[in-house]
Amino acid sequence: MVQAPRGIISTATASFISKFLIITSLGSFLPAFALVPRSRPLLSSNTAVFRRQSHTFLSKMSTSALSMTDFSSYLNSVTTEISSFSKTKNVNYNIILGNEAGDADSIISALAYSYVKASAKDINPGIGSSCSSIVNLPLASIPRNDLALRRDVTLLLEMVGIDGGKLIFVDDESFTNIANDDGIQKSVSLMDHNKLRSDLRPLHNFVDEILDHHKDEGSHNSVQGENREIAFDDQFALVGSTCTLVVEKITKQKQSMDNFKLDAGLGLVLLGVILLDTMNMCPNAAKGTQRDEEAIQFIIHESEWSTFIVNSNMQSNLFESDDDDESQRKVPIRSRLYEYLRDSKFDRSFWESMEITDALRIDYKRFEPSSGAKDAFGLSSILLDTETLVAKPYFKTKGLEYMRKVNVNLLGALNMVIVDDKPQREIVLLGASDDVNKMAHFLVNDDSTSFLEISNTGYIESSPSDEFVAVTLKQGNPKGSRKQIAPAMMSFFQKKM
Ligand SMILES: [Mn+2]
Repeated sequence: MVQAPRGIISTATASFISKFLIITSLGSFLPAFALVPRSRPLLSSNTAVFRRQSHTFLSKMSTSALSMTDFSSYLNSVTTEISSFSKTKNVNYNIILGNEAGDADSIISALAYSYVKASAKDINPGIGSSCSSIVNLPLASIPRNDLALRRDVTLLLEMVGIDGGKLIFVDDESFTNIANDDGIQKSVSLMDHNKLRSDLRPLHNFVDEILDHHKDEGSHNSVQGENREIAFDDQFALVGSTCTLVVEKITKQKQSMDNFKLDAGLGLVLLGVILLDTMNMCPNAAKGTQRDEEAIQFIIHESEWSTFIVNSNMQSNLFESDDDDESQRKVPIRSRLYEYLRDSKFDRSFWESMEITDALRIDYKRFEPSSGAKDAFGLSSILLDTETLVAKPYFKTKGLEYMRKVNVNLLGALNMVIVDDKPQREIVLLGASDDVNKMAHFLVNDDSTSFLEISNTGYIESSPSDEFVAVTLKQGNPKGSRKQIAPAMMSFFQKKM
């Protein structure tokens, strides 16, 4: 019987995960079947020759700062490399991080963009940055112990041979030491969000780049021009995934290169996230745009798929041969890759076995309509129906306990399940009855939120006289995710002020 590392997740969840993963003593995850890049020689004394001969951009190169061959090797060695720099070396750290919810888009876009920037700097020092001593620090924007809860992320990392345990997480000393030391030069790139999370406030003034697809919260206003790319119009995101924006950065760089090929590991993780975020461009979900489809096509056609050794099990399931030489070219079948990742992410027994606190924290985001905690509220995206969620043991007690821990007065559980290829959404609001009732009334009745088609379905385990209540709301328009609910709730507090 394989044991999960202690303290990561509830026992029920751990035992469920252990059915699918072999968790090694080092805390890394080995899948039942894996797709591992063919090993490439690490760059050594013949680097110059090697690089002259190479025609594969973002695939075989090194930087003056980080020696690397491919995407996977780069990330597998990043912790070691970062810790080998001392602050006396006059290094400028470019911290690249996703949002605090830490979904696949946030984590993978940050890892991928860090590699893209490092590669670009190597191939053409003028592109990546103006400073030769910049070291990119790709950060997984979640606590180290929470990675096991992100099943889609762990699967993607495993597929390309990245050891999740070797990444750098927000609670790692290698990061916090740099973040908290005023003597260290740094800059911050925000991926998949445009306002730095409040618990990283010491880094606030170092933000100099934003790549995102959420409503602009108007923070970090010194970041402008091409460094402030926020793909969101009045109400909806212009791309379904931040990973699409990363692909667009790559396509721009490609224009100046001959014989371009994309590192297959990088291509596969970007493709996986874009497919997840757009539900494989399913029209019912209405999440993907033309830009996402172009990014998908680019990855499928421009990646160096032949560099993968694909396990036979995986081959028959997720990959197909693109030409006569079956051993040479393997291309992912997008519908199968999507379904594989989606099923792992939405796995009902996984979500059912999770205790309520894990369900609330797994994809949680905090919002502050005004500065400080007065109006702060939290929104948890949950892949369960409301009935199953509230039936979890101690739903209300543990929910209120969680609210106290994260210091918010109002908590929204945004529940989604997919039925017949169509998302179905419900909201549970939890908090003091006055706060909850006012917000519910606003969401149901205000003109500004009418596009969400929200209706009240009643109380759960609460009588109207209870001090704390939970209210369930049905959301008719499946196109409204947290990207739409959060700005709506923000506007409630801003109208009040
Ligand atoms: Mn995103």
